[in-house]
Amino acid sequence: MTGFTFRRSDFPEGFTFGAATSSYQIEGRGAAGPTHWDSFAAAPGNVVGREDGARACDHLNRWPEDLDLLAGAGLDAYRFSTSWARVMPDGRQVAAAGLDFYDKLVDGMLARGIAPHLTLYHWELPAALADRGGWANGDIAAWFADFAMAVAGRLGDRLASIATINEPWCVAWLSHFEGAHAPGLRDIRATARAMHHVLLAHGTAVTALRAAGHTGLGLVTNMEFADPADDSPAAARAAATYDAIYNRWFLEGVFRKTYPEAALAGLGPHLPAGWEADFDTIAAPLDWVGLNYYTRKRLADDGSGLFPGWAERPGPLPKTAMGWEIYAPGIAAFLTRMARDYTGDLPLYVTENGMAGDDRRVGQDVPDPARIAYLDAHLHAVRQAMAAGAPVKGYFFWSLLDNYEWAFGYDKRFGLIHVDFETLERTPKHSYHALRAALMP
Ligand code: IFM
Repeated sequence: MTGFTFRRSDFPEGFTFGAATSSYQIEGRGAAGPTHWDSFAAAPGNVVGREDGARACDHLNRWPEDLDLLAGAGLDAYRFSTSWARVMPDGRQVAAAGLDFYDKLVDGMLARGIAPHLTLYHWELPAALADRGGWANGDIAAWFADFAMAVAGRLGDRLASIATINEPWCVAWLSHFEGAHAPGLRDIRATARAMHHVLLAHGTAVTALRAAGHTGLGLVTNMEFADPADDSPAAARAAATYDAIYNRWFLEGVFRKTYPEAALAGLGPHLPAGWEADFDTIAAPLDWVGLNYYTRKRLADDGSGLFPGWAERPGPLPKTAMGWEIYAPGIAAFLTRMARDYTGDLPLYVTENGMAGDDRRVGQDVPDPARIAYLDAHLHAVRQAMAAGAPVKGYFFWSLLDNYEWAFGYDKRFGLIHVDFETLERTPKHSYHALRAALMP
């Protein structure tokens, strides 16, 4: 596919189109303190090629070019994140130089007419806090609120929105149960605590930010459509457990002050004492909620009789370079479900959506027809959800740039803009040009 089938005018007046990135994936280390991603990446077997974010896209120095490119695509908004370890190298004491960088970045957005949408935490926990147990330690709620207040105190007068935490499922389950992300644990007690503390930290920060007069506060959740792999009741149960842990736990905590039974069946015994008493904090009112959506999974019973009891099965649909099935109806289903079951009239944003492709530069060209088709189908599905009543106010492409894809290193390219990781040269892909044609008047 060479062009999008939608135009900006197909969306309501004021609908936000943006692109998203995150600090560790693009900035480069500079004067930031060490993080648990640096040490996780340094141990063999965790990250392809043992690559880390030491240089990444060097956004730290090349941000003016990156913001020019973002504005050049006709985008309205930039979803960026702050590195806790840049702002507080030891996790607790503010380093003015770290905040100076984000201060300049925000001013750079405003100078170009780009609305700054901040995510406070996108995964690079300061190593000093990881040493103290990280997300498994309940003290992280207060540490995180201090970090949030330091950032918002400096930038909050110019932000369009503030999200607390990106993808709590990845922070907690993927990193403490599956061991696929830093800190690389496979421990159910640490998992249960992280699943709870990530929400407690979110709610504690929201409460502090709100008390200080900040607005536009939200949470960014990721969801994967969970389909049973066959018609058996066992597969239905496996998919329901997956759904409970991945898609329901976090919104149910925030909007219903409870956790799903199917998840509590395994995690309940390992939660910290008195966890129910934290729900008043966890459920601090929000101004919006974000959905990050990429794919669906097909689940079968793993036959173990043990929690969580699922096994992933390959699906029949076309896949991205991540091996993820392309399933656009899932994004519409989640937006509808979020509004119906949890968020009501609260504004919803698609805070991430996109795909990794095997994108290669041919001269100054980077053809990526599969990405254009993927994005087109998902934006079409978003419009369907909106037509069915979901109050979706904006959509952010993941990602502005090719970047550090965590355990996959620099192997997987999600960007609208190609980055040559030798020279750091940026080359807009065909999807970038198609977007510009769709968005510019
Ligand atoms: O690159 C990640 C991002 O950091 C969080 N959401 C999913 C993306 C693609 O895997």
